[in-house]
Amino acid sequence: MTPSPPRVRLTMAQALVRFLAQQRTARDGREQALFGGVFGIFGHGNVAGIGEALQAQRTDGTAEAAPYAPRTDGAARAATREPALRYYLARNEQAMVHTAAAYAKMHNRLRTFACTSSIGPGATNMITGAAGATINRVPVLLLPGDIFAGRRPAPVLQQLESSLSQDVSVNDCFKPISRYWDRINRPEQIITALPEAMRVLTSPAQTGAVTLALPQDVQVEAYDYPAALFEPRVWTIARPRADRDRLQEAARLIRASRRPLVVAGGGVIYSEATDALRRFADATGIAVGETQAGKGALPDPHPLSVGGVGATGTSAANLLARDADLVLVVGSRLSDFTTASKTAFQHEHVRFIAVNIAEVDAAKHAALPLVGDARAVLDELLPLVAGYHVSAEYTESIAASQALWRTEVDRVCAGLSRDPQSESAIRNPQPALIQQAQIIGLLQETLAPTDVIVCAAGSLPGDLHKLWRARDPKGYHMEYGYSCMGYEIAGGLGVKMAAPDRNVYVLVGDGSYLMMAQEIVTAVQEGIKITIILLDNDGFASIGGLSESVGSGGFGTRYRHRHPATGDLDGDSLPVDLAVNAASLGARVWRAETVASFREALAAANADTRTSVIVVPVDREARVSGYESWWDVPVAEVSTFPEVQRARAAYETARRKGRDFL
Ligand SMILES: Cc1ncc(C[n+]2csc(CCOP(=O)(O)OP(=O)(O)O)c2C)c(N)n1
Ligand SMILES: [Mg+2]
Repeated sequence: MTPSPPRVRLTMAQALVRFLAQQRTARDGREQALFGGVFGIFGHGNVAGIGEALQAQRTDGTAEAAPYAPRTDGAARAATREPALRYYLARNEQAMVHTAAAYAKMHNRLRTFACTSSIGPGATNMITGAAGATINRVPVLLLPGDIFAGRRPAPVLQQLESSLSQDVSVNDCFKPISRYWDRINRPEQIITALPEAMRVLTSPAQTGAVTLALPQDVQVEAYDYPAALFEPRVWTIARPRADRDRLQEAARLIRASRRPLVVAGGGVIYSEATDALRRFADATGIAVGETQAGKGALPDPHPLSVGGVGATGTSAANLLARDADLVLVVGSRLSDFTTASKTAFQHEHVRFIAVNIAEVDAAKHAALPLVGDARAVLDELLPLVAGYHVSAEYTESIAASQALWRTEVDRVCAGLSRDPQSESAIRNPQPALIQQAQIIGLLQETLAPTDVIVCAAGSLPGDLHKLWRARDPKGYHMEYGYSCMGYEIAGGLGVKMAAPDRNVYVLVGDGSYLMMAQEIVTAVQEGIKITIILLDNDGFASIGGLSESVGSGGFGTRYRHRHPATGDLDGDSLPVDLAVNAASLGARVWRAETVASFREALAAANADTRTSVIVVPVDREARVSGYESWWDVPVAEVSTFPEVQRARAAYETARRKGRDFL
């Protein structure tokens, strides 16, 4: 008779925590723990389950055969070593998911955090973060508490009731935004759910938010788990190669092309394919444009780096894109910002080759799909195009457009001339304030190549995509899949936790800051130093500018008092002091209103060990323009406003350039 396998009696939550602590990832022979820890905010939906399990965990990481020993006193607890999964208390559940996502992105998706919340609002607060992670294709493990599986006390506090079914809770909202979703109604279900959850988290093609909804009664239920569940597991991140015939076809297309261009996306960086991309570019002479997630894929300076491509791209990249007869897309999902809403590529017979780990992305734009790992595919493609090089004339035009663009960046970063006659300047006269582009230029000048800038929403992402010269593949951390206001500070925290040796600079607008500044407190609590550069322009410069461009004159985008005469938000300035606000959260704070004072503040912040905030009032009207690009934002087809009618006419003309790639 075979002896029955050893079992361990644990609560579901204890088993879950013990399992998570044993998960590792490996790529190219390098191994690391999958989870850097657990973020959480406790409520009745997780405090007695996951909360107890996190506190009780032992540090040696091995599966113990006996149930957890009861704790006796504080001294005994203090004597226990560092837990395998450290618990971090966040200030907002949305923010903690952003922090986890930023941590994962910084680790090229090889590591992440788990996030535990209570039921109800704690859980649904994670929805925005979950959508952001899934859209950006970065792994996060979400553990929302859920209503009783046993149902007896229902309806419980915070329960969504339905007359159609009792098998409904607010956690069903996670379904469309999770790559894997499960509800653990019996403790033994984690035996099959957890390996699936890990498979999806560690799959570069499928990864995103993984949600395990944990009913509060099931979390505390005990079960005799097989000890094997808690054995260390290594999830190997493979480098799948593309189909051989398609590689040959791709090489034929490249050899036949006269004006090829590479569009490099986040996949290049996640796959650590930046050296492979440089070898490929050097050998073929093909220039490289970068998406927001791909910025730094071909670090600056490089004679073939033409910077951002698409709606917020550089003139250099966008002119090459316009005339390209072949576009080699590597690791991009080709969002509308990258394709300038399908107007970026105008060559009549343009063809696409797409290298992507995800089939869904490789098939876009009717591309020849090279489904596989970016590094593996580029390495295999390179010998197949041996001897091919773009023409000398084309190389010259790349160099010329790159040089022109560098001059333009220097001009813009030195301060834009503000047209005093412009409609917006007349309506909104301001004293000479420092300009956002000047701050970007100063940071470019001051920061070390390995320092990281972090940003997500507002006018900064577009300006940075154009102006920033990324000198390191991990130096430019932009969340622009979801462009979620509020990601910035929470994300900066995650970046710094993932890369403690780098300096982390968060660039954030006043709008984003006011949406989610509270993670400064978490940074202070953990002694984690980030430097936040808060650009205050009285509201939404980005959407204000967009509103003007659609004929709406910036309506509803200013942080102003309601004007008694107009009834609109165009009254006096508000008595809001963001510097005082940041200081009240425990940060070191400086105000900088001039270039000189910004330099001084930056030097002081760099010398300080604490989380620092530099508040800079900036000129809302000094906007960096677009360069050979467009973004499709539909304008009202009928309107009584003449400005809207004009904008609509311009819109109709512009959208005719949109292409179908079939
Ligand atoms: C959560 C969220 N809500 C709304 C938006 C739409 N939106 C994009 S940018 C922006 C304004 C951002 O303001 P601020 O952070 O001050 O940056 P600025 O535009 O002034 O540069 C808004 C409302 C968004 N991206 N995210
Ligand atoms: Mg603003």
